[in-house]
Amino acid sequence: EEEIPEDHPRYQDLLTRHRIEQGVEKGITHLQGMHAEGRGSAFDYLLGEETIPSADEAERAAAAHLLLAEHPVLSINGNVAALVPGEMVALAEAVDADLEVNLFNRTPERIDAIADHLREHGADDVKGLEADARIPNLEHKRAKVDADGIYDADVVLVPLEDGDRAEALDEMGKTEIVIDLNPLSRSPQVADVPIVDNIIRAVPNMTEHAQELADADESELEAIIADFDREQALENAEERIRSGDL
Ligand code: PTJ
Repeated sequence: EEEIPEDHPRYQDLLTRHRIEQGVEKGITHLQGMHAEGRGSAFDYLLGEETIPSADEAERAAAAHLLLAEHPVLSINGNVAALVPGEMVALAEAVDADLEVNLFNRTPERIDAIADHLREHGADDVKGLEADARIPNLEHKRAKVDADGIYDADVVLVPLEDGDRAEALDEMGKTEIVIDLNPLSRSPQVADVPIVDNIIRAVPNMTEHAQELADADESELEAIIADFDREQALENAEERIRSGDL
């Protein structure tokens, strides 16, 4: 990461790409993760590589959901682990959530590598290794979750999620928070809180909102959630992308 000069106009994008490459080299990120990153990067370029106001509102609503939850769980895949490991640990601490490794292309080696990587970044408990429960209506391998993790959760954060799994989790009745730079993708379309923002900006901002709301009473958190309009958030993001109006 030292090789990229910080004053480069596309510093954040280059840094992100570099982290994904390193993730692949370390056995954390799947090769498909590089394609996912390329797609994300194109959408981020069109968004102006900044957190648009409707995304900030979504991040605040997401923080409120996580704080109100009985059992919030943050799902980690190979891209998330490569891009924001320490930031996910910090968010989990701020909202008292579990971290669970949950992979689309599941292998025991990658599960272990990601769990180790998260522990190196300060996580003490990492779920997803037992995989003793299944998400209904999903192909066997992709349905594996922990019984005392995602299966039991009332609120789940699923960043960069595949559409089928987002739908299946939604059908389980969970409150779903999705981070995805493509507002037209199925995962944000089914999410209770779609966050159209780069995960490297979204996660630290959610943590900031959560810290600021730490002492808020339930009614204040509920009001933030009630004020959030998911359709409007998706529309605003799409409009921004289509207008090219930076
Ligand atoms: O590690 P695994 O095995 O669980 O696999 C993870 C990937 C991401 C490879 C897998 O879930 C996948 O193929 O996902 P998709 O269907 O490519 O969806 C990824 C979505 O994330 C796309 O809509 C991208 O636009 C979006 N995306 C990519 N990078 C970012 C992003 N959204 C926010 N921040 C990013 N940095």
